[in-house]
Amino acid sequence: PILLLLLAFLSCKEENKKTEVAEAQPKKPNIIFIMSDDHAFQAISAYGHPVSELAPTPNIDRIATNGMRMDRAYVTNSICGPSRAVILTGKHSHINGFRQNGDRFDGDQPTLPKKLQELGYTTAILGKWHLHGYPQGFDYWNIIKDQGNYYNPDFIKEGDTSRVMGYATDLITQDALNWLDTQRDTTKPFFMMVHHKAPHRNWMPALRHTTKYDSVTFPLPDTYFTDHAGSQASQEQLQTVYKDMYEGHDLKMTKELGSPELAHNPWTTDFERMTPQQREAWDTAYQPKNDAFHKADLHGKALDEWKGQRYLRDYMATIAAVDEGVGQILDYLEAHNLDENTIMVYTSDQGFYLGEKGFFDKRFMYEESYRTPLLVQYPKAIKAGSHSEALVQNLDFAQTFLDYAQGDSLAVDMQGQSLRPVLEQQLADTDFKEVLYYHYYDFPAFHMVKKHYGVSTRRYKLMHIYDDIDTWEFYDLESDPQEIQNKIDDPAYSEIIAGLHKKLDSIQEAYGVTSKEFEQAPQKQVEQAYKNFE
Ligand code: SGN
Ligand code: CA
Repeated sequence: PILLLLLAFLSCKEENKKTEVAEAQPKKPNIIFIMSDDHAFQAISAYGHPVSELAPTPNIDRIATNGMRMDRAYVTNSICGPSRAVILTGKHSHINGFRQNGDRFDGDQPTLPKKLQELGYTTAILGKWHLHGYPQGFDYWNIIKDQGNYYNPDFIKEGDTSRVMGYATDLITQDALNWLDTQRDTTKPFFMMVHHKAPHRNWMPALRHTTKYDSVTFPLPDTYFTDHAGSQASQEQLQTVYKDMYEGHDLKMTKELGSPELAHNPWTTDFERMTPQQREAWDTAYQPKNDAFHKADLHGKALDEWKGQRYLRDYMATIAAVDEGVGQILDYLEAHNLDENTIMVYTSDQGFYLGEKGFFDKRFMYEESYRTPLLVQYPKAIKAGSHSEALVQNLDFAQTFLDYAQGDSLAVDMQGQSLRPVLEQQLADTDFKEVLYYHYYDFPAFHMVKKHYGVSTRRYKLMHIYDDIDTWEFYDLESDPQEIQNKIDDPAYSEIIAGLHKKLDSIQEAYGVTSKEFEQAPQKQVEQAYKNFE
C-alpha cells in the first residue's frame, strides 16, 4: 500500500505539472478590427483637431484612453479596395495584385484570416468588402454589396444577397454584437473585422442625427481657397468641395424654396432606397435648413463656404452612429470580461480631406489622405493613454496580429513589420522605420488624381506624379505642414532631395517594384475621362 500511495502522489504531481504548463501557455488574444471608410483623423477627438473638438467622438476616444494613439500611421495606397487588400495580405498593391478600385482580389493567395484560422482562431468579417469576389478565410461573413448604401443596404451573407431594412452603420454594429454574443465558436479565440460604410460619400447621417450639428459652425481650413501653385496634379484634380460636389446627392441641397426636391442628384439610388417614412423624416430635418439657405441668397465665396459647412455637418453627423457602435462593442467586451484579453483596433481605410486645399476625398500622398487614424487597446500589453510617433503603415497590421497570435513560427511571406515593439514601447519611435513607400494607381478615375509614388521620412516627402504629366514634388513638413510649397527646385534642399531619390530607389528594390508598375493610360482614355467627370 505504501508503494501505491507513492505512485498516487507521483502521478498527482505529474498532473499538477501539466496544469501548470497549460496555465503557463498564455491565452491567445481576441482581435477586433474596426475600420471605417474615409474617416479622417481630423474627425476623431482623441486627435485634438478643431473640427472634432466641436463634434467629439467619445467612444472611439475610449480606445485611445485605454490604449495607444498612433500619430503617424499611413497607408500604402490611399484608396478603398487597395487598402483592404494590403491589410489582408501584408503586401504592397503590386505584389497582392489589387492596385485600384475595380480590380478583382485574388482570394486564393495567403491572407491574414487564413493564417489566423491555422493558428486556431475563428474569424468573421462584417460590412464593407469592396474587393469583388467573396471573402475567403472567414468562418462567418456578411458583407455590404459593392460600395453599399446608407439606408436599407443590400448585404451578401455567405453568398445570398438581400436588402436589409435599416441604417447601414447600425446594422453592421448589430451584426457584430450578434456574432460575438450568439454565433461565434466560444472554444476558440476570435478575429472579427467590422468594416463600416460610414463616413463614405454621400455622407447621409442616421435619422436621429440629421440635425445634430446644425447649430455648430465648423472652422474651414486656412487652405480652403488655394491656387495650388507648385502642384499641377492638385490643379487638375476634380475633388474640390465647392466645384465638384453634386448639390443634391452630396450636399443635399434642394432645387428651390419650399420644395424637398433635390438639386443635381445623378445617382438617385441612395435616396430612392429610403422608405416613404424615412424620406419624410429626412425631409422634415433638411427642408427648413435648405429653405433658410434659399432665403439667404448666397453667392461667390459665401456660397463656397456654406457648402463646406454643410459638408462638415453631414460628415461629422454620419460619424456619430459609428461612434455609438464602437461604444456598444466596448461595452459588450467589458460586460463579458472580454476586454482584458482582446486587442481592439480602430482605424480607417485611409485618411480624408475636410476641406484642406479645398478638397474632399483622398488619393493623394499628402498628409490628410496618406495618414490614417490608428488607435489600439490591449490592456495586457499596451499602456493606457500612451501615444506613438513611429512611422507605421497598414502594411504592418497583418504581421502585428500574427505576432500576437503566436504565429511567429509560421513562415510568413509578407512585407510589413510587427508593430508589437512600438505598441509595447520597447522601441524609441525613431528606431522603427525611417522611410515609407507609397504608390497610387487609380487614374483615370473619379476625381482625376493622377498616378504617383513616393517616399516619406519623418520630415520630408518626395513624390513623382506621372501618366499624362511628369512632375516631381518635394515638401518639408517641418516648415510647411500644409504641403503648399513644393520645393523640388529649391537649391537649399538639393542634397536632401538627392538623398531621398536614393532612398526611393532602394526601397523600390527592396519591395520588388519593377518598371512594369509605371504604365500609362492611353491619352484618349484620359481625355475622355476628364470629359466624363467634369
Ligand atoms: C465612389 C464615390 C467617390 C469615391 C469612390 C472611391 N462617389 O465612387 O467619391 O472617391 O467611391 O471611394 S459616390 O458619390 O458614388 O459615393 S472608396 O472609398 O471606395 O475608395
Ligand atoms: Ca475609403
